[in-house]
Amino acid sequence: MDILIATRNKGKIREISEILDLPETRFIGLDSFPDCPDAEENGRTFDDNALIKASQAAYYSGLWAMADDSGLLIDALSGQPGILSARFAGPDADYRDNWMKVLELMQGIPAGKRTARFVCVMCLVGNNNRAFFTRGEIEGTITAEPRGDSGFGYDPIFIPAGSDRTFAEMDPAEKNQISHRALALKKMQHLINGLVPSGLPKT
Ligand code: ITT
Repeated sequence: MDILIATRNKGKIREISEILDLPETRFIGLDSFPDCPDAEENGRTFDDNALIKASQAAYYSGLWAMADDSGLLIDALSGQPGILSARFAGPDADYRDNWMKVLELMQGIPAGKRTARFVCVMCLVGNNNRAFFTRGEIEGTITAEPRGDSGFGYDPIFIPAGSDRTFAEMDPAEKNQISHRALALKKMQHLINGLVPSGLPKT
């Protein structure tokens, strides 16, 4: 069967398809539905926005749809950028603009106070419009300079706890073992297996 991943973010689609192991399931991205309008992410929480994205994609396509809403919460910035992570430096900001803004705001903050966490909420909307949520978090710290070219988003400035390398300095497989997205997806996989032990219905 097909599951529509309700995003045009290629970094997310790549990670989700590498991590989830659902036999006979094909993951397709919103790029296969060019006319599907972009969901308005006007919720107040990651859960709100994940539900908005997944339910709009399921409604539009008639498929089961899964959305990821995620972001970086930095203690010294009172939890910013949080749910605004994708557009922290403005509506047209790219990844570099966003992490540059974080590094600027954090200039002079000492190493011990640079704690942060990535959060990921996955929402799966199936037939009957039932919605299922899972959540993953990973603690870490923010570097003073960007390091590495792998991954996407804030990966060059985030060092997961227990490592001395940023996510962007890791192989994708290594990030995919421990990331917030991996944790949320492992729970989602468990949930799907329990929900429909014989696999998701064919569509
Ligand atoms: P969709 O809404 O289409 O899913 P998006 O990129 O706009 O794509 P979000 O609204 O969930 O997604 O914003 C998440 C942002 O948080 C994302 O753009 C990155 O900047 C950041 N982010 C999330 N997960 C990340 C990860 O694994 N590594 C680095 N940055 C991440």
